[in-house]
Amino acid sequence: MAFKPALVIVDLQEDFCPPNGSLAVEGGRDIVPTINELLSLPFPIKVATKDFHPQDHISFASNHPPPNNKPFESTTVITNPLNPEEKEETRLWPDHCVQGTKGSELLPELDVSKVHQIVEKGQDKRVEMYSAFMDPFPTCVSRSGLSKILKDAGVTDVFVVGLAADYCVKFTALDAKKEGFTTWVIAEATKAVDPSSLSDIYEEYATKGIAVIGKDDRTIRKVKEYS
Ligand code: VGL
Ligand code: ZN
Repeated sequence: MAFKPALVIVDLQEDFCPPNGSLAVEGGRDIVPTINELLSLPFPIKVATKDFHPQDHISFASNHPPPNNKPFESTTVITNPLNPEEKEETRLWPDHCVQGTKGSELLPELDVSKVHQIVEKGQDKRVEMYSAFMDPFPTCVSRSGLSKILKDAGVTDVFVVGLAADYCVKFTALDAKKEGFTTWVIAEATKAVDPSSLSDIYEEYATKGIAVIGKDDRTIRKVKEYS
């Protein structure tokens, strides 16, 4: 059986981490040593993604009128600009990962010298895009190019880590599976905005054939032998 594994590090950026992140995930920085350990393994493809929004992005509460513009609480309904029949309710956030700001930078302690490619996402102000592959609309508005990178390289297996476990990691893993990759989420290399949501998410992974593993899982040992 062919086995060509890719490591996809999702949104390990300042704005998603203490102490200064506008949308800081508790313990977000604590996963870096584990991710650096994974980066030292011979994955033939290692990608880091960046949430990379324009200042007028639709997911920012600040871009909506009161009273329904409370970050973390309010939601908005996004209509697909390419197909008005497609609508999606989505949460509003504090401004985060604005292109060109400190908050959009990858964590400096991440060993980026071992990353082969950086993929930016969320640049289209009209749509929310948690997945590192594409926006959620059936009529797709925005694709990051990640799927093509992985497919052109002949990748069979995608290992997902990073932030946040219940948003961008989740939708990246779901799309990796949809795109036909055998998909693994390395649980201890993720942190959630709302950890209480994880049991439901892991159940969804199970029904969709996505495996949640530890960093010393036998499949990771197989990556160590990859050449
Ligand atoms: C994310 C909320 C908003 C994430 C991105 O990377 O999980 N969460 N934008
Ligand atoms: Zn975002």
